[in-house]
Amino acid sequence: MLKISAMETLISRGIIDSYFGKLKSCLQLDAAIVGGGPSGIVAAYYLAKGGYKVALLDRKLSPGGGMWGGAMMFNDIVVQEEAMPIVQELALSYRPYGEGCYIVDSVHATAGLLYQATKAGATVFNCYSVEDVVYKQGRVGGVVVNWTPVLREGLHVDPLTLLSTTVLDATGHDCEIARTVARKNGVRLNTPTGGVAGEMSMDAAEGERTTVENTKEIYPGLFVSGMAANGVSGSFRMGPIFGGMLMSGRKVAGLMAQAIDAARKG
Ligand code: 48H
Repeated sequence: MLKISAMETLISRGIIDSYFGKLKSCLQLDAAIVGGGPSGIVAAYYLAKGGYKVALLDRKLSPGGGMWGGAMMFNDIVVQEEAMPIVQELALSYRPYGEGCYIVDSVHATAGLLYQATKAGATVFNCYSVEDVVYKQGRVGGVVVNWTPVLREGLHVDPLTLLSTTVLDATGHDCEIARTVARKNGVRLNTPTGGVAGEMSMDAAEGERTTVENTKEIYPGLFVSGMAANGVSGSFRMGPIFGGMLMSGRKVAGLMAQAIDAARKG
């Protein structure tokens, strides 16, 4: 049995050694995913499963974005037939409801996605805010990170940097990374306006369709998924149906994998 004092040191040293090992191993990534909502987590899952080095960064203590709360805090979500292969692959429980629709408990779904992504090998950094990107030779090449509490307190503390071959803006309604890239570097994005158009009002079916359609690379090295994909393109919101978010995450993982493979080949 360890002495009490030795055990306290062991606990602290274990966490510090492990955490800094994890952080150092993520200084050069294949994929930096900004935002741990459903589209970002699903992207992290597929990329990690494909053997890529992936980190997912979320400013909140609990990643999961808008999925935990279901609709108006009624903690269930709807998923349509088309996205059910993803729900099944990620081993989530569900029950049929109406034509081509399924209900999934939103807490179970969020926890399940996070479990599968981390189990597949994605590293999650919570309480990290991405405040900028690395921008070199006309490419987005990494993320600039700081502690969320540092930014909340308005403390003048410089950030750290994680380089990455690809960066995903999965920040949801605010499209934060796309906005930052366009504003700070004066560049045109591959979007209808060349910038962030901003999302439109509710049309569930159309919003679901365009979420997947708008999922793409909008600037060399920078990809968008989920609500951010609709936001940059000026498309509809869809309310608490989540199939589009899951399919967007899967699609963007494929696009990012292609870009990473191409970069490796030089
Ligand atoms: C670190 C950041 C930063 C930053 C934001 O909004 P999300 O859940 O993202 P999506 O697009 O995967 O899912 C959208 C869905 O939840 C939703 O809102 C729907 C379907 N709405 C429909 C409707 O009609 O309203 O998650 C985004 C995540 C959050 O966890 C943020 O904390 C995080 O991104 N985040 N993390 N650095 N700069 N900005």
